[in-house]
Amino acid sequence: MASARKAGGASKVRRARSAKPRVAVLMGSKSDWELMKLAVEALDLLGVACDVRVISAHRTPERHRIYVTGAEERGIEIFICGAGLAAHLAGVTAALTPLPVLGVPLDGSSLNGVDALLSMVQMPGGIPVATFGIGKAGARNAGLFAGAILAGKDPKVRRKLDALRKKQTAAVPETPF
Ligand code: RP5
Repeated sequence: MASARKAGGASKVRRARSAKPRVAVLMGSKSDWELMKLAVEALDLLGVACDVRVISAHRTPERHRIYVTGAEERGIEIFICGAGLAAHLAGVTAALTPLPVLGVPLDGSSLNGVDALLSMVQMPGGIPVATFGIGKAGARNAGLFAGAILAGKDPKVRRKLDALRKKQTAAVPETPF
């Protein structure tokens, strides 16, 4: 299993190495890690183990096909795919598997991620990609959403999700000063 460390280093990421990954977090380039680690951190908070990989639909198409088509039998239930520019990673992943694919458009381009957003969100009917917002919030929400899907059948994840929401609500001040 590729570790978060291998994908670019992240002291905040505390994934249990022993746990079996249920979510695959794919990104088109190592340069995407700074944003995509927010998805991994959200999964960590929910106690959901994930497998983190740099896989490009354009630059490593064979690595991509082999990884995605073998993922379900390794226990993967959901894919989170982050990519920038002409972002085909989520769409091609969805073409290769019936598992849920969550797409995170990343904003490293001169078009500020709108290019990636449109590439992901405008999927042809029949091959769905659940597309999130551009950049940081999208990456974090994709991690939380993957947890919410798993929470439907996993009471442990559900409890952590409820606790996280409560904590988040309690942290909002009544006044801005
Ligand atoms: C996309 O191209 C990647 O997802 C990344 O966001 C973007 C730029 O990649 P690098 O040129 O930084 O490797 O495929």
